[in-house]
Amino acid sequence: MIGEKLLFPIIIIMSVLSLSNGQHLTEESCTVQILVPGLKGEPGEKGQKGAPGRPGRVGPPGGIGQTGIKGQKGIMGHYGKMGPSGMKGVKGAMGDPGTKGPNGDPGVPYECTPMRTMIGEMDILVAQLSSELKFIKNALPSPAAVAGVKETESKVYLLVKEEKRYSDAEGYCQTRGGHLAMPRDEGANAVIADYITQAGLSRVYIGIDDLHREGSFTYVDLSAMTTFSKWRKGEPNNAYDDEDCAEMVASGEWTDVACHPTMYFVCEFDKENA
Ligand SMILES: [Ca+2]
Ligand SMILES: [Ca+2]
Repeated sequence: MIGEKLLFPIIIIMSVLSLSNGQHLTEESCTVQILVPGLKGEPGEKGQKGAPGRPGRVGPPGGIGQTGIKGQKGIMGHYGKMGPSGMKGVKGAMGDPGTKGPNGDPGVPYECTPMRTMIGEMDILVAQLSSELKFIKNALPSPAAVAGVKETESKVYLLVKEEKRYSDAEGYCQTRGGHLAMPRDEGANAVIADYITQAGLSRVYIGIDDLHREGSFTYVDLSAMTTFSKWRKGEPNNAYDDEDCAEMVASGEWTDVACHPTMYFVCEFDKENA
């Protein structure tokens, strides 16, 4: 280190001497110049172009580019779901009247007279049916009533197979528009007798009694017994002082009997009232 410090001032001195003494000092200086950088030389000629260098590193991603050209229209998509119903629209104005249609076929002429005749006949038929229905309702009110009735020219008889006392039996017949049977002639009496016989019965109540005055028999409707009677021999005898009603036996004869026993009975209905 000390040697370099001493040497550096010597080099400076010798450089000054060489500038003042010329060539003589130059040779001595050359040996010294080995240690000292020379002056900058003239620029050399331009060298030939070198080989291309290695590729550089990949740069960072670029920024967003500018908007591209608009693409073509795509294909149609699927239909969407149906939307809610819209509000009811305002009623439109009435349209123009249409053209007149063709005439219809001629109608059938209305004939009054035959129609009236037919209606009149139907009225009569309805009246007849109503009358018959009324009778059936009155005469056949109960399943106990026997099927089928007996009749004369003016009366219809109904044998009722329900055991009742005399007063209840009359009530039954009255409720249906009639009375207990009141035979007023041999013909009617025979019809009732046949009715009883055919039914296999031996006796039934009929509408004859002396409830209002002992010994004075009348029909149950209080009409008098004037021209006809069918008392069995020895009857009425008011047995036990307790016989105020009447029954008909299968032979058609009558006997006075008590009113409280229950038995079958025959009702009669007027045909004109049926
Ligand atoms: Ca009596
Ligand atoms: Ca008697």
